[in-house]
Amino acid sequence: MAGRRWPLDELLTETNRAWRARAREVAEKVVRPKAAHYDRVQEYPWEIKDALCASGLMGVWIPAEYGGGGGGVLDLCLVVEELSKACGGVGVLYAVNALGSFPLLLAGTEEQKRHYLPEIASGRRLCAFGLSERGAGSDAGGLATRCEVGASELIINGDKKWTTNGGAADIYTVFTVSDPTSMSRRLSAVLIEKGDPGFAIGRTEDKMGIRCVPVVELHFRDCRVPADRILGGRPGVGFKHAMMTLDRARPGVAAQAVGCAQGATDLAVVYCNQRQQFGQPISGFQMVQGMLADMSTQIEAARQLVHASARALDLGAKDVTRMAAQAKLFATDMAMKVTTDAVQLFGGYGYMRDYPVEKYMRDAKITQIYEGTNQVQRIVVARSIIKQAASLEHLKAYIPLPDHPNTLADRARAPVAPAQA
Ligand code: COS
Repeated sequence: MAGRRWPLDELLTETNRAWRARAREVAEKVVRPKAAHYDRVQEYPWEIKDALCASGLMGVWIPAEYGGGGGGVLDLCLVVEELSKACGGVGVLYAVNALGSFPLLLAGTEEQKRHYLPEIASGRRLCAFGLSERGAGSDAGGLATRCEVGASELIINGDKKWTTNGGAADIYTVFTVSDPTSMSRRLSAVLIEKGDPGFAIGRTEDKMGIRCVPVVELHFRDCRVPADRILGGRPGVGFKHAMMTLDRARPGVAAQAVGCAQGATDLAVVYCNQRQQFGQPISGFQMVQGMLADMSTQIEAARQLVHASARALDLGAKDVTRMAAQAKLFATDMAMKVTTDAVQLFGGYGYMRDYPVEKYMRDAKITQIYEGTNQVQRIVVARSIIKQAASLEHLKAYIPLPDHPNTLADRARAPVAPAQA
């Protein structure tokens, strides 16, 4: 809500707050009034995209030297949250351009960056990310789409599934198998443009949520593109590029989830103050208050995890994989719970399509699935903490082995060994 000031806003810079204010204005003036319409008709909202371009919000995350806003992942997340508060579909419609362009930013050659990024930054050309296939979702290494790498051209054959923004997008970062004989250097990312010969958009999915943004199949049939379209100019590093991209993009999905949860909660609070039962607003009942308090607390916890992971990425911190996965995991599970509770607070009305709250629940659901299911996030987190347990070896001394006679109590009674000089 405009003008709301929160103590933790002090942790944001003036620039962060300026991007957020701009996004909030577009969200309230342009997105919210049209959210239900585009959800119903399931069409790409070009007028909203135009408003985002006019406000200078496209390409916030792209460095100024390539025509972007010069912001970071935190700025991206702030914008995504604001847009998602009004419409979760618009949140991803915006964020998916970051997902599609992060491979270029992370691994593109200087020529590739100069060629593509300015137009993405201005919003003249939209982006998409083509990793998943019918048979390869969580198992991102198990792709089947082939890329024959020749001296002058690449020939791509295969199909992609669930490409968000497909059809609307002009530039596609597509992950392919360039060396099926290799385990570690199997994949390469290729930059595909709308209109490339042999490239076609297939079926458009009919979705539960995020209905304003298309999710499509991509088809490649002897799709021939110049050899310099291989990302970074060398084959065999596609898997790493995909993983590094997802590390950078997952806080954005988490921000979308926070936005959906906050948007639903804002509506629920207003409704609870307005809805009278037993002669008083239902916000006066302790059970309702308890739900609202829990919803708000969970949102704030998730938001801070999003901000912390985004800041870590912006600072170039190492080993951000776990934190990005934790932000995505926590925020998206939180959003599913909080948006469901918001529907509950609206009671029978909440279940109806002519009320705005059930859409948040539908939009939130996909955040638990895409950019790595939350089961995959748990794998990533668990692998990381198990690996890091090597630094906790000293704790072994406090864990009695099953066949060890000493209990912790025995140990506590034992004299403390003098410290080593
Ligand atoms: N950054 C850089 N490199 C990474 C990395 C990361 N975050 N994660 C893994 N790698 C590297 C590993 O270091 C390893 O390199 P070496 O072969 O040089 O040792 C290689 O990539 C393979 O890693 P790993 O063994 O962990 O791969 P797995 O096949 O076990 O896959 C998961 C790991 C499941 C985590 C991965 O496939 C994944 O994230 N899947 C989800 C994909 C997804 O999000 N899909 C949705 C697409 S968007 S709609």
